[in-house]
Amino acid sequence: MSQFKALVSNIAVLLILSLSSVLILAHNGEDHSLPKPNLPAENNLPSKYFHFKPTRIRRYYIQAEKVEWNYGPYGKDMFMGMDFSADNRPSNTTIGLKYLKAKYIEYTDKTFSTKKAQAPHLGIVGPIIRAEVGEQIRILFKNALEFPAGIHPHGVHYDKQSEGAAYVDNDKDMSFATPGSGDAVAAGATFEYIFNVPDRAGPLDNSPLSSIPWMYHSHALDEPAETQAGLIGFIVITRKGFARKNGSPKDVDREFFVMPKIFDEQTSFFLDQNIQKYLNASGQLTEAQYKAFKAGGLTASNQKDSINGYMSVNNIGGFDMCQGERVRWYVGTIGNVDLHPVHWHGNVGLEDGIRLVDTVFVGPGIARALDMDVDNPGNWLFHCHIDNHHMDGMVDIFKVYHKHSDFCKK
Ligand SMILES: *[C@@H]1O[C@H](CO)[C@@H](O)[C@H](O)[C@H]1NC(C)=O
Ligand SMILES: *[C@@H]1O[C@H](CO)[C@@H](O)[C@H](O)[C@H]1NC(C)=O
Ligand SMILES: [Cu+2]
Repeated sequence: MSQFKALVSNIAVLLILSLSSVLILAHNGEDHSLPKPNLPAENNLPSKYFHFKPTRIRRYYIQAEKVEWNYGPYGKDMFMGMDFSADNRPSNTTIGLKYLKAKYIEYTDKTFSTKKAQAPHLGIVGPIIRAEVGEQIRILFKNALEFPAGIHPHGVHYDKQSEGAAYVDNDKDMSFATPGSGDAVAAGATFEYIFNVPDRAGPLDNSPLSSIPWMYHSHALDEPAETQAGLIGFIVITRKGFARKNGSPKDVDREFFVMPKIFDEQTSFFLDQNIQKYLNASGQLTEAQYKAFKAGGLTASNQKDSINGYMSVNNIGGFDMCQGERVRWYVGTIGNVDLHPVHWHGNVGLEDGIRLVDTVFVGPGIARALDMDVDNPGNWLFHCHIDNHHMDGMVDIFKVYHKHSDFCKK
């Protein structure tokens, strides 16, 4: 019996001890059983272990600007040969085809006064940032928008200053965007991003590809609002010794960029401004109507299934090429449920240097290359192969001119 008593008293002591520890815990306001955050500030110092001596510095001057974008400049569904659907026509409950959007725009120098010409087919897609393996990219970024923005690159090497992404990455100050860094460049401010281009950013040694694509996009305080507004572009890294002066690969005749995307205007930073500009032009919009639009009343008509920001074969820049040419398509996207198998009619190509395909599957953050030895003349459709997406506008046409045509003699 004494053993039993001892056990009971032991249990009582244990209970008292654990009760008192609960009381002490309550007193200190700390639960020592929870893990502490472990984001050491010293991890965020520039890497001492990355000795990179660039062969050359390529400078870019890129400004983020507000533009009035038109998803359908021809004003007609050029795929079906008819008017755009009601969702894409302006009314008092639909915005239509014109929206305020954000776009990365390239300038010739740091005065940001002369725009650099951009391949017309790129549409809403930002300037192509090019470099050869071994080089360094320096982008003077100016934010002419009313909200913070930045450039977060994929693939290339950067330190924390040039990561271009805001999140708590240091538990000393728990700050979301590090002041003075490229995390979130304030409205009106500039920041110089520095990206190194080591081997790991370029094509593999045994790959037949001379260049590979990566995405870049804004990733500041509200990545979805910024990218849905339009802040997305491509980086192309060319194999050492394969770049022309402008960085494009010597061994291809033409390059085209394809960004299949459902632009979600409901999430865009400009939702409020778009409602005010296009649905309250008369000043008659009531608070109740406004609230209904904000709460999702525009959701269906605010989904723009597009390629490079154009719907239903409305890319005024066009995809023109010649029979017999080697054409490199770069396909990539950023977004929400942006899972798009892009299918080309009439011709096939080598996907990422691996196998012949006529359909390239991309999702947010993924960029692929398709090398097409164009052999089949014609005006050919290319489109997302998901039924709803291509019926809703994610479709365009590429033109393969006969090799003896005037277009190809030039
Ligand atoms: C749109 O206009 C119709 C009449 O043409 C009207 O009945 C309706 O209330 C209006 N809706 C909004 C949101 O203004
Ligand atoms: C519509 O515009 C008028 C005139 O600018 C403005 O007074 C009103 O507040 C706006 N309506 C809403 C719901 O914002
Ligand atoms: Cu799709």
